[in-house]
Amino acid sequence: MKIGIVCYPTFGGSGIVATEIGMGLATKGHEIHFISYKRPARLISFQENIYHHEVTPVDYPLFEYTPYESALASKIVDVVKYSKLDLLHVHYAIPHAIVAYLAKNILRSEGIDIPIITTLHGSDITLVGKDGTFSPVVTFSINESDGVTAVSQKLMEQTYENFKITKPIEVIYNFIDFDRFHWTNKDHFKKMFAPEGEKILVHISNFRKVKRASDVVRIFEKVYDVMPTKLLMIGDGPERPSIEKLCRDIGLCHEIRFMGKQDAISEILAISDVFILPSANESFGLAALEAMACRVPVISSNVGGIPEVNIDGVTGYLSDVGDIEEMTENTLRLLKNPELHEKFRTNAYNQAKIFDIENILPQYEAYYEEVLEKF
Ligand code: GMT
Repeated sequence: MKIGIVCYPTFGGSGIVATEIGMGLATKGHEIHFISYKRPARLISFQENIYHHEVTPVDYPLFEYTPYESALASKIVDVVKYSKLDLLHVHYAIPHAIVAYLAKNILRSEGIDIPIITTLHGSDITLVGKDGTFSPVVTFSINESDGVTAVSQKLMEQTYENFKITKPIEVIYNFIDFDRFHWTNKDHFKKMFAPEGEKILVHISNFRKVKRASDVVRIFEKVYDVMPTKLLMIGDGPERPSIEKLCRDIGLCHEIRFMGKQDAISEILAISDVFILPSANESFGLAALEAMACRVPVISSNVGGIPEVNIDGVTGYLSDVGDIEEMTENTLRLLKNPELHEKFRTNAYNQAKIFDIENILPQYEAYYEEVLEKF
């Protein structure tokens, strides 16, 4: 198949999932055309059947807001027409689903028909999408898609709760590529951060408010009171300056390392003991799955789709949002009990196996076939 993938090119979950789907499908022989405003961050290696088409909106003094949507629609029309695509898969409803709808109609006026599949990722439904600013457009564009998928059961339910949806939504879970995410011995690397054999807590996110990264620091502070520990904070985003200030205020800067955006996530996870994800909202929690694939148990909140990934008392522990006390107790329970920790490490890995790319990618292929057949 020749497949167009429209996505955000960032380190955010939706962009990562879109890129991984494309790279996985390309390995299986499909021709993949990424359409985005930058090369997707995870598109690191060259593959002969992967193409990237950059959207470059034109600036003009009249435009207070650059009309990115029009530039994207025109690019989609161009790529579908000249690369002769069979199907368009858009990730994150806003604005990609409505732009795809526009492009589809332009193409139809030229006698070209192409089905659109929209994958819902989370904040496009739960945080941003349901706001009145976007909801009519999100509802319409979901209903006009030829196929709709959600990355968790919970996200599917929330979509039906928040919008008047007339389309069936298929749940296809996010996935993990074990060729790239697996535990390897990185003791030399671990010694750099924890020379005295301290335990390592890790948090990876885009440092938006919804991630509650300050809870991570508060949990660390309490754990540190009990045993020698280090904290690695990976990623970047709007809340980072205030979180760094919090670290200075509590006098623990020397034990906390802000590493910014990183490519070698798997290596960082390989030296980590516990992953902390205290989000206020999370449709899936891809970062938690990456941790579990590297045998790192997860201490998380119990919101959204997280309980479908992290199993309470098995692969980690789940608590109510903001329950720093309980998250601290659970972290300490694992860190203080090597046998339990080891058991949870194995459980986390086994649970991650359910989301192996080898199991999930065929579900996307089957869904593509189904949509194309009905189209
Ligand atoms: O985590 C984010 O805020 C980024 C966001 C995105 O769309 O890029 O992530 C969402 O999609 C990921 C991939 O499907 C999910 O793993 C995240 O849970 C989801 N984030 C939220 O629901 C807040």
